[in-house]
Amino acid sequence: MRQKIDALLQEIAELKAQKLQEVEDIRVRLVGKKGSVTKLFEDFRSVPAEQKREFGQLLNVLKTKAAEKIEELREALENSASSNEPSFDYTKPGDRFDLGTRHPISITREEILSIFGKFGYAVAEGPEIEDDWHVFGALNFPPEHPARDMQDTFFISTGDNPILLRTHTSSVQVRSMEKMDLPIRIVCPGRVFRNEAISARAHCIFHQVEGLYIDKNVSFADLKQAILLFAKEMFGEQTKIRMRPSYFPFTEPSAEVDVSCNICGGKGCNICKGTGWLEIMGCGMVDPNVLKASNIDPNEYSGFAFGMGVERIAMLKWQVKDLRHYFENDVRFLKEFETVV
Ligand code: 2NM
Repeated sequence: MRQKIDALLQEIAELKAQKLQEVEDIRVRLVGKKGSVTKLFEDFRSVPAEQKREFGQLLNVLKTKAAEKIEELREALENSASSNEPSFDYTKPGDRFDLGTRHPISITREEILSIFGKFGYAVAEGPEIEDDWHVFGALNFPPEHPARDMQDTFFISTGDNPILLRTHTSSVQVRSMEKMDLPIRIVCPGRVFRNEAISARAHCIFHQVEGLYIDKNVSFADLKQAILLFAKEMFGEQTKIRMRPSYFPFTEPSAEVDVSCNICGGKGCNICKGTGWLEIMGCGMVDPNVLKASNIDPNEYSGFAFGMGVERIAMLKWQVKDLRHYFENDVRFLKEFETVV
């Protein structure tokens, strides 16, 4: 009997379990109806009377040890989260932490601002909800100009100087001309709003970056050089530019700027529709009336300005065929820009 007790004590001391079910099996095997400890208690009945005291004590120690061990194993498993798992492999690689990606419009906007930043342009921002004066009046738009029509602009109020959603960020430049010391060299990024039907090429909300440089003796040659340098930084050293005469109320003369198509190298392809050129922005010399409206003397100062659509620049950079992708936030589209930083 002593040997059996010692053997069981030894066995109990070495018991291990990976699952709660194993603990339950151990319990049945030791102290269940037919368990080995239970069996020894049955054998105890046939122990001679003079040895009952000694073996009784030993058996009680055995029973306590068995109960303690079972409880210890059960607690250890219940405290670990993987109690019902076969066993947790701590050497496995962890789950990938799914980071978001920067939106292509943000990437493009930052790139444009950083290029002009290197040229010495500061960033200026202003309100999306504006008044007629800062969006149209101060920018030499005649009272009957079609942009002032309900068809083109989202009006919030009517009256003398109606409140509306800005249709370009030139309003920020008007505010800068009103309050900043000269010379001024700024780029103005932001959302603009136009009452247009949504299609692959147009949206009622889009993003612009407009630039303004006012100083003494600023010429059209300065404008052309600034835009050429920008185009080379943005689209590559081999990029050429050309300017076509155009019209804007706030600039005179005005021009439309094209860059040479980097897809076909100017030979003509389906991206540039066979022309070898892609339109990227509008620009011009700030109209003297615009300077006057902001109390800048056009006899002393001159300036140039330009404006571009961020969606359009991003479309050219990554050959995005439909502008609506930028606003739908389909993760499959956004993930395309994961490696672009
Ligand atoms: C353009 C094209 C040409 C422009 C003009 C001004 C301001 F405020 F100085 F008059 N800001 N931006 C401008 C000029 C914008 O966007 C196509």
